[in-house]
Amino acid sequence: MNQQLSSSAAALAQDSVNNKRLQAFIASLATFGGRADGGVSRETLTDIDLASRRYLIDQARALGCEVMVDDCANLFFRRPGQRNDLPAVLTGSHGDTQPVGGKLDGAYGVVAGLEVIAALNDAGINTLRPIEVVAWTNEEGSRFGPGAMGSSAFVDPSCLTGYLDAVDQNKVRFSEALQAALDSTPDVPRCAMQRPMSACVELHIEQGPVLERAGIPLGVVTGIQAVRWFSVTCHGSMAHAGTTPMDERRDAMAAAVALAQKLYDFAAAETANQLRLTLGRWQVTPNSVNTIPGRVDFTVDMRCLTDSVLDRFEAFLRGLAAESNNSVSLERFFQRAPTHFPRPMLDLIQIAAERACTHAGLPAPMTITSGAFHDAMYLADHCPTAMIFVPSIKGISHNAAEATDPRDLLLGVQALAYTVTDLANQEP
Ligand code: HGY
Ligand code: MN
Ligand code: MN
Repeated sequence: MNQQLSSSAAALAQDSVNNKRLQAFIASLATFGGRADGGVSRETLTDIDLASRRYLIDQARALGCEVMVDDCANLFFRRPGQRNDLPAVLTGSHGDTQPVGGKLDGAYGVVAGLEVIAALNDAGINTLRPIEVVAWTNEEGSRFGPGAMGSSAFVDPSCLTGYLDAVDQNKVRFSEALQAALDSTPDVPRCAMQRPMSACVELHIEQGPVLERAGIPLGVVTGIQAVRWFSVTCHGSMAHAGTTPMDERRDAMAAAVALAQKLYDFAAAETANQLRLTLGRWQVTPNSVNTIPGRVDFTVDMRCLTDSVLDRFEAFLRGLAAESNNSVSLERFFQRAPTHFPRPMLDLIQIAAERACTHAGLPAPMTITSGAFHDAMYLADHCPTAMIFVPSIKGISHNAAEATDPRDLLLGVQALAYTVTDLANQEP
């Protein structure tokens, strides 16, 4: 299809996005794990997540999509094109949330993909290529680590075996939860992993304050910062809280607190590099008020735009463990270098976003690097990939208060519709 025709189809798709339907999609998906405080608790492969997957399957089928599932329970909703032999254009995001998450993180990108399909149906547009909307498994990594299991396994299926023995806080293995998920969709045919895709576009909330502070409603995401996760264990000896003199203890909590402070001090000295450190999950054994902790486990989440800073931070952490006389051990269980999205994808998203913003009488989009990781970081290894951001109110996310102005949610889907349609009409 020539560029002229493709752009007009893209513009028609953008103008066919239906805000009422979009808001209804968001609200309906948010009922799966909806919380009294307005947030959502829908951790990956829980019964609530499986119920939400059934909702998405039903919605996709009602839109005329074929539904498929792969070995990592990634769900694909496929809209045929004129040439179904050609690799599809992929959009979507993840359906799982943090333990106390919001309505939009991941979910927005999934329902946005469905809204794009609905808009194409309304406009009667038959794209050259098929379009697929994906709901990735376990992007958050909060129930089972690491994060982005589904998308990484899709791109490199050899990853999957390494994920199967991950356990959640209740000692449920990922393999068990995965099998239950696959068993819950006997009506959905299995598809291969690592299928060729012609391009991938993920729409997501920014989850930070940059766009809102700039007063800009859309972000063209140029890349994603580096991330590493570690589990750290401090070993001590359980003993009586009342009878054991302070100088005769091997208090695992005292060791963990001292180690944590050294990590915070290192991060504080690296603010110029925007190093970010989070010690998010702690476990104390035996976790009793009057027993000196014999063991403390905590996680380290370190992020930075430059990998060399994380190299230094990791060396610092490993050095502290090495000089601890084996009382501190650690394991790195997630690592991803910075991701950079290709210029041609950024240029197309710029055009798509500019058109949507101009029509709405709003400022043009700005470029932005993502502080959060996303499934797109792995898809970038598989096909030309990029992301579109909408602002998060007060920059809040991974929090029940996560929210985005409905005006911006609509703009994001309009930009996505234009981008996906243009890509789906690109000749091989
Ligand atoms: O942690 C992250 O960056 C993502 O939101 N799961
Ligand atoms: Mn997300
Ligand atoms: Mn998240």
